[in-house]
Amino acid sequence: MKKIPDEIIKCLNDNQRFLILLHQKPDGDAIGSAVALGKGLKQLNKTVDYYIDLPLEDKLVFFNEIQAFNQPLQESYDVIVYLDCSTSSFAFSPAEMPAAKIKLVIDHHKSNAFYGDLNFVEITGATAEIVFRILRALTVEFDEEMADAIFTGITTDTGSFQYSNVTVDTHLIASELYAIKTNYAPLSKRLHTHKNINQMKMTGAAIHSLEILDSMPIALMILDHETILKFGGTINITDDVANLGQNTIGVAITALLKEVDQGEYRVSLRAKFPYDIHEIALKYGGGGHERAAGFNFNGDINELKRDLMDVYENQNGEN
Ligand SMILES: [Mn+2]
Repeated sequence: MKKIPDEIIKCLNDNQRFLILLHQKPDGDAIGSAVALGKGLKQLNKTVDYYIDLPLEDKLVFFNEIQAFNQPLQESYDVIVYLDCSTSSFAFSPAEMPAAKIKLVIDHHKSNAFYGDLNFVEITGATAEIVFRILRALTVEFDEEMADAIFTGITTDTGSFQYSNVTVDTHLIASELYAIKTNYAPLSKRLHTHKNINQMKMTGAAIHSLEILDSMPIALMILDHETILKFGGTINITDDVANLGQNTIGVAITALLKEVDQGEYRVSLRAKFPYDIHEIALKYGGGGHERAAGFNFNGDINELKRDLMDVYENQNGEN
């Protein structure tokens, strides 16, 4: 496990007032990282505020620390921490941004733009892995909620330890979490298996729409606007839906198109090794990782299909 840079530890130790920001529609990694870092800093007698895009998905609404989210903000902070955000425009931020001495970026996205005054970016399974290491370096004591928070970040961003972003460190950190708390099974089920009835129906609709291109192992799924509204809105599209195309035997690349408004799509891409789809996301102003990325799209779906086919044709892979 690589050492945390001294300047990061110094920044967290030497400052007093922190504001934590996450990306829009925060996922398990963003929320888990925020809860663990926020509680850890409070333990060191720091003041911590959070400004977070609410409401959260049902499955994430169990941390007590959520009660501390979105309290009135101060006019200024010593440090604004951007967690799990590849760019500052991807971050959910207040209309009037408080002043801050230091913008600190802590992230694990390959597409990170190094937009902070201080940037700690490492390609890890989850931002929560980095947060865990930082808190250990600060000699913070983990309570069970903080252990749950780190576990939530890791297990959601690694698809329950299934993705290629899992490393030795991922497992070493998980093993340390088991020293704090012994049973993560209910949490795992909550995060990966349980869905409300609308989420179940939305998942079914996505599977129903699944098609595979004639000539190439590329899967497309479309949730049109009407379907999304019928099943209670985008909040009910669970993270695992994009993986369903990818779970189809023989598929190398998947696009899930969610029509969030008429003609306006939020696209999630997934790829198997060695295909790298994050360049497509960058082309359309989004971001992400080599094998999982996303962006907003309102163009011609045929052009997007061509982009996917180009990746498949130009990057030599095997299925
Ligand atoms: Mn993440």
